[in-house]
Amino acid sequence: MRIAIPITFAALGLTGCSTLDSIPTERVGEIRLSFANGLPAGTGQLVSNGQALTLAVAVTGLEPGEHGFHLHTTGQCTAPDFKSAGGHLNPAGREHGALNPQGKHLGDLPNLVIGASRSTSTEIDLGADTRELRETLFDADGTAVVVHAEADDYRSDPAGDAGSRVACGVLRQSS
Ligand SMILES: [Cu+2]
Ligand SMILES: [Zn+2]
Repeated sequence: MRIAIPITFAALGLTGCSTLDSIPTERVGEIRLSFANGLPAGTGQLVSNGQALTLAVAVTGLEPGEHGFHLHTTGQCTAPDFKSAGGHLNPAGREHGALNPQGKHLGDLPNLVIGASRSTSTEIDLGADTRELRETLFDADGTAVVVHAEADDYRSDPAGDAGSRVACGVLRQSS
């Protein structure tokens, strides 16, 4: 079995991969989040292990509590309100929220839970690493990652009643 592992990795044809928890990982995209005043709010990476796309983010400087967290349709973060990012990424034409029977949007992610340190890091599975998903994320107008002032209730259409947009970052394709 010691021989089978390198053969499997070679068969996947991965190039430029790095080792993360000993799983071959391809870096697909990156994000730099900013607050409305331009100060940094964190960073993110979109990675693939060959099976699924995962968004790994580390945010800082947020108020303690839960904050709605989404992928928005347009990769444009114009301060101060970040409305330029558009609505939630929703290629399937569904309603908002995992608790909504007509939900959910592709861009609906779990709330970020912030404690006294005002920071957190988390990894979110975005689904199977398909060409369709990559084309949706890196379409002509791009994709933004947005943090909200309030918790997403996972139900209220169209945006989970999560309040204003406090931080935003454009998803950039890794070269
Ligand atoms: Cu949002
Ligand atoms: Zn949504």
